[in-house]
Amino acid sequence: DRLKSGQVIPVTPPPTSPASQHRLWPEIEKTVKQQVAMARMGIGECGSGWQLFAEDGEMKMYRREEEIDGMVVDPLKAVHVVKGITGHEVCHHFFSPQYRYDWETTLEQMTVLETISDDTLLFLQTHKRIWPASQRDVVFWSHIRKLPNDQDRDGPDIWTVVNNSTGHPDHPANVGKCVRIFLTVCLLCQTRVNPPKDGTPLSRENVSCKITYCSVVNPGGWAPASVLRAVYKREYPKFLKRFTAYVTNQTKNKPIMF
Ligand code: 18C
Repeated sequence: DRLKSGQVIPVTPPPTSPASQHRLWPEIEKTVKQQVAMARMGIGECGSGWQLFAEDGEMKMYRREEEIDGMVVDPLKAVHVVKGITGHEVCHHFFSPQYRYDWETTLEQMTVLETISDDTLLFLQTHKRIWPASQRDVVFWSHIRKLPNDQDRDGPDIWTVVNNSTGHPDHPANVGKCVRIFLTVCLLCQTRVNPPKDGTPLSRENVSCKITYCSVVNPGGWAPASVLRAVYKREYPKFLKRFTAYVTNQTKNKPIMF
């Protein structure tokens, strides 16, 4: 850095993200790139095997039946279009811990173990128990990111949140009453704008958000396959409907956050 009439002029460019010095950063970079690329693929392009298991208006949910050592690890891919909200607003509410208890119905307790940076947090969560299985917990990093809109350079940015399981020395897996689950989740949101023809200012009527939600959850230990698939079938549609309704409600009388 050079000093010029008392002013500090930085000569080294800032890092791409403030989290870039963290031990988890290489994994975060790699996982975010992979997950975004997968989320961007259409259902037809992802190879065969995606089956529609839930549909409600614009919301469609697909799964691929997969098992590892007899444990259900079905990948899930959901697409939804919601009027009146933006991708930034959806990702902001999904990422930020202050809203989580409002919309996450399976949650028992959430702790932020580490603030890696404004855009990257480390969470410990315990979830409600489903009888007769053991209660589950999960430790994961969560990263929110704005992506360049390559298809429409003048259009709104694309936003994503990626959650991925990791370890933590103070919270080893499977020592207490909980079985540790492992997850990879990607929420990808594209805002569409349809400006009014008469030149009136843009309102929430003119925006909508295309949401893609991809998730793979490994239950970590024994759980009956039929119960697990029944839980998925009930809980994922409930989550996406409740969460998007929550964002709509939270933002309805606020300025649009692009
Ligand atoms: O992505 C979502 N939420 C994020 C923020 O919390 C984050 C965390 C996801 C945790 C998902 C796993 C939760 C396990 C919950 C156990 C089931 C409780 C059901 C209680 C019913 C009263 O990414 C949104 C996540 C939406 C969650 C949908 C449910 C997924 C079910 C997964 C089952 C996992 C194993 C359960 C073992 C017991 C089975 C008999």
